[in-house]
Amino acid sequence: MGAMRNAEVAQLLNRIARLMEIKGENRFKFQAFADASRRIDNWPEPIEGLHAEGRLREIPGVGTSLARYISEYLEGGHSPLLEELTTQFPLALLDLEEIPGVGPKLAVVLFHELGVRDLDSLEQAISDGRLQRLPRLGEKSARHILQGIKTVRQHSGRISLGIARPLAESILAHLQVLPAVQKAEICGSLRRWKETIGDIDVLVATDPKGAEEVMEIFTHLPEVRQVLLCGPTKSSVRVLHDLQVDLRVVPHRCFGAALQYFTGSQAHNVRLRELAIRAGLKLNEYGLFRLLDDQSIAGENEEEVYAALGLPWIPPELREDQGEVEAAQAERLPKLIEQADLVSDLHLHSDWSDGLDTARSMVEKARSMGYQYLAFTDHGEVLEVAHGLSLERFRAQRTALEALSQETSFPILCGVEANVLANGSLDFPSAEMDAFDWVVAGIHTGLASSGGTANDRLAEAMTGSKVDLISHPSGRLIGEREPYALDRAELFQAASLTRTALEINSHPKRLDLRDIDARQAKEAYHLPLAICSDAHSTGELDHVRYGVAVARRAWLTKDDVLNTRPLEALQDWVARRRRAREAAS
Ligand code: DGT
Ligand code: CA
Ligand code: CA
Repeated sequence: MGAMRNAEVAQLLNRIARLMEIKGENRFKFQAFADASRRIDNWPEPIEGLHAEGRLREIPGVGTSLARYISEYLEGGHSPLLEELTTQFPLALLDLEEIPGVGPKLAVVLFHELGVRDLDSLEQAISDGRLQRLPRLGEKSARHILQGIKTVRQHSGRISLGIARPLAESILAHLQVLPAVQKAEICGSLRRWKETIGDIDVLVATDPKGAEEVMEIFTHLPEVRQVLLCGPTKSSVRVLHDLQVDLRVVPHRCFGAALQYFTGSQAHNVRLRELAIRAGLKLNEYGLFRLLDDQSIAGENEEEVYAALGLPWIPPELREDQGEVEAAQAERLPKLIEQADLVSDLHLHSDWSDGLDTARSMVEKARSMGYQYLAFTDHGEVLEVAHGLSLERFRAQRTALEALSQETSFPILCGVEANVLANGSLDFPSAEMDAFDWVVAGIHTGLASSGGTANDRLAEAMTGSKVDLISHPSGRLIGEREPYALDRAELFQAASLTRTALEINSHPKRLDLRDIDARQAKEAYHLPLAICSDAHSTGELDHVRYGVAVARRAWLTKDDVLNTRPLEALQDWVARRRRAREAAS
């Protein structure tokens, strides 16, 4: 099994690209590194395998010199090119770009003019009043930047679900194949699919003789950078991204109780322990016991632990003490949506605009995922940065997509992801929007001036009859950008009035709507929601697993989600929506 060092190599190339940009290198040069980084991050085969077989150049965009830099790194464990760049600019300078409004140009000015090297020295430069004295910067931008530093710091130390999940699954796969391992599961916040992860928790059942071997192998996995602790029942290591992984080994008879305990959340566990005490029982990571005589009641699997407390098994995504215990007691737990319920993706990009892959390969991938149809939603021309399409180009795309659909016998909706401008209007005049089978609209520009107006912009966009789905409604980027100043109740109200669907964007950086918002959208406003990937490559179509997790954490069932409906039912929904809007206007 390959260790899959793709993420690691992608990170290296991305750092090189961004430092080159700061250095002021030729745009084509650093863009080549950035593009290769995206490719490799999404590449299905292990990069070290491609390297070993001399096939690195099969990756589009990887030429002779890039292949050499990658090989150099994979063989030597370090990159002379990156080291050369970091003698000129500290790596921590890249953290500055996480701050909203700070790009490479400003980063380099701050570095040269004020000697800023990282977040700390930037904060210092602001509190000394030095930043405010630079041309074009003043008290207002200083306040913005200071707030940005706070946001970046708040999230540092927690890792995106999209990074932690594949890493944990790779580690789990290494352990599951060991003969000594009877059972193995991911637990903690990762089993609950929280949007960010403090550390990875893994649980294994072995007999006592097997534990030592498991610990030995775990602490020597290829992903491991540092061993923090290696004991007979618990080991901790550090892997890529400074992420900590805790492994606990328990006897088979305790596995269910330990799984329940280490899955958490702590608040959920407190509730269960109360139920146990009231029943004259004691619940801990070793099992469920009678207080009277310490007799074990349950412990081998989770279902029997819950059953002994008078509850049906509760899915991990619900275990946040947000009403799940009461719902379980009343036998009113929802039948949560599953990824297999999705029959399409309604928001994705091809190489017609800023996607990496062709429409054909997106269709092939969608089919392999069991989908019945797709909606292509490339950007309109207002979004110049994303190579947006003019109306003529969209017409050409429709011709191409219709031919592709014919040839592959795979239904395709010709859509657009329109940009909601400052006044709430879209890329094309209202009459021209009729050219699309499916209209997604989202805010992509003018964010800095969005204070208080995002609601108006989105409401205005929804009021025309043209928009079917609002993409990434809150606009947040986890750990980088706070949501727009947005009144969610007002947004949900407007969506409800105009029968507009809201997206659960599955990109692990977005996860937008959030779980709690999606739950409110459903419970208080009965809004239709769609779980979409916003994929810019075939690999990213798989991101819907994270959107499904958000939906499950939001208590959603199959019926709450638009893209579980077959094509005719979706088209019917669109037609009825548009008729109702036209009648209202
Ligand atoms: P994280 O890692 O911050 O994303 O969140 P968790 O939930 O994975 O927390 P973690 O790794 O500290 O512990 C994993 C689970 O183990 C946690 O959800 C509940 C359980 N747990 C750990 N320490 C305690 C504790 O001191 N008391 C209780 N009741 N449960 C604990
Ligand atoms: Ca954890
Ligand atoms: Ca932990």
